[in-house]
Amino acid sequence: MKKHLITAALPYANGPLHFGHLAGAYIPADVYARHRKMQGEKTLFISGSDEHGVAIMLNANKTKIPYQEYVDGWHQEHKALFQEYDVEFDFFGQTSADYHAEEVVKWFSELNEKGMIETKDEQQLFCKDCKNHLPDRFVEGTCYECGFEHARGDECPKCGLWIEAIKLKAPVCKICDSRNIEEVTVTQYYLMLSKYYDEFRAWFNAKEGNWRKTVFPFIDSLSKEELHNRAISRDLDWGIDVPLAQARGKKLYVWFDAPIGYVSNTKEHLKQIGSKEDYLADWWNNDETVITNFIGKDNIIFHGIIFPVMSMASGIVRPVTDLPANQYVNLAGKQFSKSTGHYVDADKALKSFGPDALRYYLISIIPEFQDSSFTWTHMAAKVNNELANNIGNLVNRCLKFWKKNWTEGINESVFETFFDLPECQKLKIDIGEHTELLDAVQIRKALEKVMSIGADANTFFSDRAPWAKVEDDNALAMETIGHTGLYIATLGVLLAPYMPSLSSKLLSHFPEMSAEQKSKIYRGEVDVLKEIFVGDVIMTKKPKPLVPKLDDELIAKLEAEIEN
Ligand code: B3M
Ligand code: ZN
Repeated sequence: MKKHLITAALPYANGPLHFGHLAGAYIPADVYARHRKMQGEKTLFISGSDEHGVAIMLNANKTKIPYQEYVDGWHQEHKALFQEYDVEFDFFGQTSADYHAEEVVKWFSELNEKGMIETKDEQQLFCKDCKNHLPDRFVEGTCYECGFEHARGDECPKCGLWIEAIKLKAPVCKICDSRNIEEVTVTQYYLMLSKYYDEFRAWFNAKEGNWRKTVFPFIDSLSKEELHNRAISRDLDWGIDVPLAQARGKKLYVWFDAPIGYVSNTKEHLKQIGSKEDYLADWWNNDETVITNFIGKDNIIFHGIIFPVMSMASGIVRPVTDLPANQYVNLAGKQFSKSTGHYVDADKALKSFGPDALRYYLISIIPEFQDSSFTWTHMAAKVNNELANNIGNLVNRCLKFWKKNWTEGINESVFETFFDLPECQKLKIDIGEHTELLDAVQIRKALEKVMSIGADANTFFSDRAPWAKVEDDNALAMETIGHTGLYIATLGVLLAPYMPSLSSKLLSHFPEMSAEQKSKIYRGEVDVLKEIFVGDVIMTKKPKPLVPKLDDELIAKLEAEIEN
């Protein structure tokens, strides 16, 4: 039986998360993990905070908070936000933890023994005023490719070039703003990716046709000719020590340690739950395990080339199976930016709209194949016209009518006739198509499929117009209400991966379902409803509106807030 190790990129513990993060990686990963669990497949959903690196050091220095306290703070913030958005990891760890460093040292030693790590002298920028080496974001300057004036020591955010810091024009130290910078010769430790070119290409070529058209060609273009060796050590005072006596004072580059966090967090999770399973033998190295990394496109290089080489060359774990990298979500056509105020506070939005409406809209704009844009006007249209009208309205009308007209309940004999209808056959076919879409990580299309079932339920209900028949043909009206109730219960199960709290609110109107029964219905065995709708099913609870509608006044106010 297949099992699933699903990971989501470790967010930097370095500032608030926004809708770009949520729709770009975390909610898609959560939907997929819930899907696999609903199918009854053994699944672990793993992530955690990425707590090293120069970007974190720069911000921590600005706030004058010690590094550990700084990352612990953001770790807790992110954990809380994920819980509020119903993003339910099995484990959300920390790369500053000892258990992680222990695993990273094991990887470094293994790779070193296998000849994949060599030292090399290189020219590096050094600030003569604050006496700091200036790797990565410790230095900024003009990009020598595109002329962008705020290119960083590791990459140019404008043209995406992997930067060689010493080539930057007019470099400035980002620690003390000095331009009093010189080149010094330093010895760094290199991950010798070039040595693994043949094995990597053999493994990678087999992904053709399976990986997305926005992922495979990109990795192919970067790795076709050669694999570039990468410096994996830095002269910094925060990070994991390079575990060699002669490397005193050097730390491992954050991108060497971070992906190993998927593995160390799996191990720590199994230990904390007292599992007898081994994180390698039973999970990472088990041929039955499908490993899926959810990331944004800026992380493809590390997840599609560097970490797979580290995995295969070390022999510690099998490389990733699927890499459904998403593109970018921006805000009304421009990149989210906290500094310029072009930004929406995800926590504040949650308090106004709740997780269901936001998850519904964010899923509908997941940038699976091209960038997408968040706007409040678009969200109002999607939530009001689809979620509220299609699902919310139907549930309200049907269950209220049920409660008002048949206080003694609707008998099981009424529900039985539903299972022979052509509509029920179509429902089963649609559920099968839904499963295929989600199995293929086509999350937007899969949700659209569920909403099309909602549209069918609406048509079923309106065509039979029970409100017009309840006087002259009460039995017929009752049958329509009962059958529509079965549609709604099925929708409640199908919506669980997308909007878990809306799903449980919906299902709370019906007789209790076991996890097993939900799983069967989720997989298309709709007849299981016969075991659930037994005796006289009474509508005890008065249905309340499922999601708040967004009104024009509120939208105008929210749109205005973005620009101010
Ligand atoms: N911390 C997220 C980013 O690049 C980065 C992902 C690490 S996943 C191992 O924004
Ligand atoms: Zn300086």
